Amino acid sequence: MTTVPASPLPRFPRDFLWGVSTSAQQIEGAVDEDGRGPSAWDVFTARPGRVKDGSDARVATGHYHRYREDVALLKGLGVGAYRFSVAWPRVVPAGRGAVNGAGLDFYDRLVDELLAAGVRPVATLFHWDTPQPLEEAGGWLRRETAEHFAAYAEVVAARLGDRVAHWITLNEPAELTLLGYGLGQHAPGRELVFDALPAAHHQLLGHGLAVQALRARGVRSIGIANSHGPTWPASAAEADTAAADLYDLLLNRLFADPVLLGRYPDEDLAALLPGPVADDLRIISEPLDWYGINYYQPTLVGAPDPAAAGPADFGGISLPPELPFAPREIEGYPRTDFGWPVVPEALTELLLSFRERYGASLPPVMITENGCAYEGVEDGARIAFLDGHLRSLHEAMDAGVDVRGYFVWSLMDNFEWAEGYARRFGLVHIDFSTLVRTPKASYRWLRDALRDQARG
Ligand code: GBH
Repeated sequence: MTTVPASPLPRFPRDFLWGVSTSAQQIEGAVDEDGRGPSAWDVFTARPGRVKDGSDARVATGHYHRYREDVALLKGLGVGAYRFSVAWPRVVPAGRGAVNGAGLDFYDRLVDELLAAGVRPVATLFHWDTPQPLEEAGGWLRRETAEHFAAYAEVVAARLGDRVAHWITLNEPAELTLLGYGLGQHAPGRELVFDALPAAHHQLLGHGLAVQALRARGVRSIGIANSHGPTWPASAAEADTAAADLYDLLLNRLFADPVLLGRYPDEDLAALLPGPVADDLRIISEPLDWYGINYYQPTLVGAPDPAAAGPADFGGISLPPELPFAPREIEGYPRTDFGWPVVPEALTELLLSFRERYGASLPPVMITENGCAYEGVEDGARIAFLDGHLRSLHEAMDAGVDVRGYFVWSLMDNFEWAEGYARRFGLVHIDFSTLVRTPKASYRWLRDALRDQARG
């Protein structure tokens, strides 16, 4: 086992926001209680073979009924903030129209419990749980979904706007586009490959419309949580650098450029998108108060291998051989239980590349997710992961990148999407048969590190 780092972390600014993250579908359970409607993930998990361990999220961690216990864990950890997501199908069960007051009541209670514990609520409005009636009408492939999303955002802001400290519109539209609509590995299980691109544009439009709706309600601190990581070309050969550039375009720039620069990174690609794209870009690029980055790992990308016969398994994802790029295994770094390489220094690299590309258009940054999957409660490897990434983050800050907060994914083990319960990302262990919560060694390490930081 990896040993616990000996030297204390470098000092972060006094007002740096320390937090942990979760999402509704992954922790709440209670999927048909108190008027919640079905989500696309409820339907997806009911289809045989979609989730590796055959599980679903009907109970998950039981957080819906145990939220007080979970807030007590947050308080014990000493974090300043908690990032959770609001389940759209709990608040607006059909995705549009009638509001479910009982659904809003749950988040109302959660927010009050957090405030009483001295933890600032950070609310994500959408973390992949599209209401199933909207999905059946085409989901994010349809422009109307963006409008319904903004209407829902306004409903949530009307109820929680006075108490939620920071708002996040979307979580990782890149993943939902690629895995949900492109490759069919996540809900809604569509396999449209490049025809999935409208789902990216409509999510981005939904983001912009939601920013406008929140601002109209007087909400002040708004960001987005996009997933980003450096793309490394497999070699200096033209075929590999071109493949890596395309991968980077689709996974990084496609989602950051419209938000931060008000344009798509490539005109040919923009021409494939539906709607009045130029007008939409003005909405999509509403200035943000901060920009959220979910960082997990860099990706090594080369040209596809013409000899590859079938789909390649990559980091738990099966990739069709006809894609114009091929992710490769990164050698020479430790790996998490998920097989993802642990490359802390790539976080510095990522942040410096963001400053370089976006310059003055980049608002203050928050790391809205960073974490790893490991088994066990004596999780020294997770401690080493977090320690390394925090040092790397500090280095980027020393170099002048304005980072205001860092959130660990995740507070507790949870429903890890297509992996089911097999991948454990938590600082707190969950026994999924008894729902008993047990803080891991990493929980105690972070608690002590935060106490150290507070001592100043
Ligand atoms: C996040 O997405 C989600 O927001 C969260 O819900 C989820 O539970 C958490 O991360 C953990 O998965 O094949 O080595 O290149 C994950 C973002 C970006 C992580 C792509 C995996 C590919 C791994 N993902 N990355 S690799």
